[in-house]
Amino acid sequence: MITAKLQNIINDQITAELWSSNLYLQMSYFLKNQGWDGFAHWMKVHSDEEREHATRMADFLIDRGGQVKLNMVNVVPEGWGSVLEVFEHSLKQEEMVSKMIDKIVLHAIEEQDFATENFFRTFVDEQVEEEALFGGVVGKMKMAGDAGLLFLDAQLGQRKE
Ligand code: OFO
Repeated sequence: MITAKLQNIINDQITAELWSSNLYLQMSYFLKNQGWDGFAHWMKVHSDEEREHATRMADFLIDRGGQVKLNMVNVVPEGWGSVLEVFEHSLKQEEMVSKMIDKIVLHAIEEQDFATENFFRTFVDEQVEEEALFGGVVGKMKMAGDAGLLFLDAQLGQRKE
C-alpha cells in the first residue's frame, strides 16, 4: 500500500506528464500553422508519448492501492519566437520533469518503498533518453541554421514512435 505522501507526489507527476503532453500538442499545432509539418508531426508523437507516461504512472498507483487524482494542468503558451525556441522550451520542460522524477525516487528510498523506487527508476532512464533526444534536436538545429531547417523538418517528419 502506497503512503499518502508518495501518492500525492505521484499524482503531481501524472499532472506534470499531462502538462508536457498539452505543451507538446500546442507546440505541434503552432509548428503546423507555420508550415513545419515534420516538426509538428514529431511533437505530436511526443505529446502522445507523454500521455502514455501519465497513464502508465496512474495504472501503477492503482496497482499499489492508491487513488488517482488529476489536478489542474498548467496553461501552455500559444506561440514562440522561432522553431529553435520551441525546442529549447521543450528541453527545459524535460529537465524539469527529470528533477521531479528524481525527487520521487528519493522519497521512495526514504520510505523504503522499493516497488515505487524500481518503477520510477525506469523513468530516470527514460529521462536520460528524453533529454538526449530533445537536446539532440536543439543541437542539430543550431548546426543547421535557417538554411538547414527544411532538411531537418523532413527528417523529423519520419518519426514513427
Ligand atoms: Fe518526457 O517526460 Fe514523461 O516521463
